[in-house]
Amino acid sequence: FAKFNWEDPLTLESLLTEDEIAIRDTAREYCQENLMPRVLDAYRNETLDTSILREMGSLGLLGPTIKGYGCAGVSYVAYGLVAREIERVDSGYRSTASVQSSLVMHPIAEFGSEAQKERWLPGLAKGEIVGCFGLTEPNHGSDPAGMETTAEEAPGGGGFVISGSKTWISNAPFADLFVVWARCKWDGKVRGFLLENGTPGLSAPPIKNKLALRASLTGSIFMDGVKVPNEAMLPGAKGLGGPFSCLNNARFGISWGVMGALEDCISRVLAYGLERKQFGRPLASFQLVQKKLVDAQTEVALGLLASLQVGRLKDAGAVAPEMISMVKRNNCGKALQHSRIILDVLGGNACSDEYHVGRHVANLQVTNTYEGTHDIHALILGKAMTGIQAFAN
Ligand code: TGC
Ligand code: FAD
Repeated sequence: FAKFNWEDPLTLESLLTEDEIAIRDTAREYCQENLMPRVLDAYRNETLDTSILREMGSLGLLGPTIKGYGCAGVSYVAYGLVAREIERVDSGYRSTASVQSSLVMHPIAEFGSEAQKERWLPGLAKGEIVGCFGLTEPNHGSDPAGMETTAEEAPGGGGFVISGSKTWISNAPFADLFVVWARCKWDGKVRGFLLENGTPGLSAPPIKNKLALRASLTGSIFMDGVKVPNEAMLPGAKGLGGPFSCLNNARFGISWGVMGALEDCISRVLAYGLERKQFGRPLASFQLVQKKLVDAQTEVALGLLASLQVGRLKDAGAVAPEMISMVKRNNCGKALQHSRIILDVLGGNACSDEYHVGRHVANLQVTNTYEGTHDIHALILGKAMTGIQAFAN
């Protein structure tokens, strides 16, 4: 028989290429040596050291699947492995990075003109330019089709005027570039626009005092008649398929990332359980504790293999969005559920941020919500199974 390795129970490692392992190892070393020492202070004070994006950029971790324009051009599986390493430290750091890669660089690479790609992608890849993605609005979260933000042709021509507001937008308070989705008054279609910080009428105040994801900066976007030139519109995106295609990439990365967060919880709780004694024995010797740990680790092993398969299909151009819904939903749900269950093993120390697990649990409530809630993904899959759309009439 082969030797069983509880940290990689189903030998995920054997299914990765040498390049993927090398990128994963680079990301792991960077995250453990450079992000881990910063996270407690960042989380306590709701601050983000903005040099983090430049550091990630210098390692090729931003927009890594894009070919050319200073990007690494690696596989989607490699992108997932990077997300897992970042989120092993904190979901907020992964958010900061995945918004930049999947929600800002991807739409420019996929739907942008050559001039837009050349202008924005190299700086975004280096982390010298920071982007955000505005889809959610105060009155429209799960149903972006109802969005109230509008774009209209500027009076006299020569550009567009964007008006409306977005809320809960990651990276907005320090973004240089805003990818904003708006309904166009001339044909009723949703399109994407690139807005630059400093444009009159555009503001992005922070949303403070969050209970989770405190190491990531989140804000609103207010657009009061923001005038942009014709070149600000993404020419290749017409309809909601544009923003939803960005969500496919980000959701895929989240499915890997949350497994990293749960893995960090498991290793911390296991170490604690082996050390801490009650009734004269280590906590880890009790059957109830062992069951909690095994249940959690089993979900990590299954979740990672499912995301790997979706990644391989994505790399082969054979993925369906419903597959991504399945792994986003399942892995986020399992990470939230099992991190919460094993938190109990810390007893009173669960309450201390120095044990880190409670921080992950709080973050994982958000990952279970953004990029389509757990229930919205159930309805996407329910529609695929039954043929009946249950979101609305
Ligand atoms: P529906 O009628 O189903 O579709 C409208 C058009 O879009 C196309 N489409 C997709 N295209 C690509 N990928 C997908 N996954 C797609 N899903 C749909 C569809 O084919 C159609 O195209 P066309 O050409 O026929 O017009 O749209 P609906 O309005 O009924 O949508 C329903 C629903 C619930 C599935 C959808 O609205 C949804 O996914 N809601 C969840 C919203 C959401 O995920 N928001 C995320 C905001 S961004 C964010 O949270 C960032 S957090 C990041 C971080 O910090 O890490
Ligand atoms: P709602 O849509 O009001 O949903 C509330 C509840 O009702 C949920 O449980 C939902 O599942 C349920 N529900 C809704 N409709 C149905 C239905 N038809 N059937 C059954 N149940 C239903 N958005 C961006 O655009 N860009 C970002 O960068 C971004 N970053 C974020 C960062 C953070 C920290 C957070 C918290 C959110 C972020 N979001 C971002 C927004 C996020 O995508 C939305 O919060 C999410 O899509 C849910 O929308 P909502 O909050 O309006 O909830």
